[in-house]
Amino acid sequence: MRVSILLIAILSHGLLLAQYNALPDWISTPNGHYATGLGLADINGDGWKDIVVANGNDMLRQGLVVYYNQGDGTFPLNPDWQSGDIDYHGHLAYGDLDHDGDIDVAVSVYIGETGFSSPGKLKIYYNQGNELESIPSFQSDPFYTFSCAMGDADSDGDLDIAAVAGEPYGGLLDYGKIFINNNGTFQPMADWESSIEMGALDVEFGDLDRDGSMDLIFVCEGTPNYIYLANDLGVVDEVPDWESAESLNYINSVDIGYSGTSSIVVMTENDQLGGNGQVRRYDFSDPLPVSSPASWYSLPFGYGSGIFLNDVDFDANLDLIYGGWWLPVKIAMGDGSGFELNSSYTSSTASVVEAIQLADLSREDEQVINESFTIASNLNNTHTIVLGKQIVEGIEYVQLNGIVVPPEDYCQIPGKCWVSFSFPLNTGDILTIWYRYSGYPDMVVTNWDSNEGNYIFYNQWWGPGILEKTTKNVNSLQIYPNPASEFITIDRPGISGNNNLSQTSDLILQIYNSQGMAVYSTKTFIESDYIRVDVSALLSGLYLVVTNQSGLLSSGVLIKY
Ligand SMILES: [Ca+2]
Ligand SMILES: [Ca+2]
Ligand SMILES: [Ca+2]
Ligand SMILES: [Ca+2]
Repeated sequence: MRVSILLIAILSHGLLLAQYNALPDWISTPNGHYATGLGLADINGDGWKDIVVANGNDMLRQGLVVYYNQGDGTFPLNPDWQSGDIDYHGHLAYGDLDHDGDIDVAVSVYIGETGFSSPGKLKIYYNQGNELESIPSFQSDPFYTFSCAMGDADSDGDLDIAAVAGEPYGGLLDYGKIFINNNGTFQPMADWESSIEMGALDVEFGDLDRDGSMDLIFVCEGTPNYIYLANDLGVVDEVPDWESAESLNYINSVDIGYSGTSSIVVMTENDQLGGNGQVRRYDFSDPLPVSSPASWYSLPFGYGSGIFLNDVDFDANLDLIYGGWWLPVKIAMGDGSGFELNSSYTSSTASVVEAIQLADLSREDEQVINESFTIASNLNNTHTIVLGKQIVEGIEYVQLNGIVVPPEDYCQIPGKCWVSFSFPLNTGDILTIWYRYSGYPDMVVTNWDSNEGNYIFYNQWWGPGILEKTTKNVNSLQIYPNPASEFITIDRPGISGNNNLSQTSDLILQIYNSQGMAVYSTKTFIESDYIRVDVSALLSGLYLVVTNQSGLLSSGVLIKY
């Protein structure tokens, strides 16, 4: 039986490759856009996630645009909405800054109106209920900034904004910044600045030392990467608590994931200006070292750009999704300590990837799940909870010791896996969080190429949650003979299992090869308690047989000779 479980693991691993086609299923009309920042969030309040794209980069002053979800996961080829102002837009962040129930958007403006000779700024487009305001009502004092992130820096339950500062192409370093939320409003001057200047190109919030407070990592070109930890009073250190040990550092994209009591940070290096052009992984737990090198490096591949973590194959190890300039999107399976050096999935595209994000745009596989946390004594007085799924589509509701917590007492961001509370959580508190989760998110990519649109790779997996259910399912198919060369006979689950002869609904049977491709598919309506399948046409090898009868899933390994 151990052999069978291993084979299922191998074949399930192959199945994930079937999740995304090699070519995008949707490519927006390019419109000359230098697409950069990306957000997947419901902007117009119809419950369906929209696509927000910030255009311009360092090439042209262009608009912020929104493609509205058409209520089924499909999108028009041209944006439905465009901002009334234009700028050299870099990356963006989104979340409900003013706790009024709609998603607001912050955008980094990299350089000023005259180009590289003048600094950009941070802008906020507040949501007016069903669309973003045309002109951003918040604009910061000028500074060069390519990326920003939202998170609860001061542990008061509302979203603050961190921004990178500097223009590393020109060797211009600057202090990292946090703009603190004050009842939904912000001051033009940053409330927090790092003690040192950095060449930062990306920033992300997360509980990096897993002590229940929200920390910050800046990734940089020409300087090390830096982490600034927060304490449980919501004060972020201005002096860095950690820096990367590598002598060369040219990083442009970062993402954070979690495993047990550790955090996982992945980042892409782009060797246009220097460095080795590898993806790196750092692992952190409490306490952080003062300095450390990466725990894992990809093979050198050049102009890395765009990174995202998700557990694609449901083995509880985060997998690595990344891109590059004039390069494909790749998915490298994780084993808990590193990732495949030869990725399982490689798109047949070669675009200038700026950002990659995943969300279940069509909501086909969305389900509401809940997790309960009992606050341990070593986490007394903390504010930040990390959920078990890497991509949280949205929070439904939260209970503390059996009482519903009002949404204004916590903040979160669709797509992120943390929740930050305005009040401290104390030892013994029992917190239960209901949230929407999808095992089969779609993948969206922004492309800087002005003659190439943005991409959606829709998740191709059929049926809600089938792979996860299959790999966790206790129903195993009885297949005989096995190995087989001509025909196989499969006992029909639900009939042979419980002898319930009234169960006569359609049964879908599919056979997958080790590349995850369906090589046989049939839908039958039979009342007999077994199915006979002609497998003589299959090549020799390992296959996974999956049946679905009224949502009852079963699987078994077939060896064909
Ligand atoms: Ca929408
Ligand atoms: Ca709002
Ligand atoms: Ca806050
Ligand atoms: Ca922390």
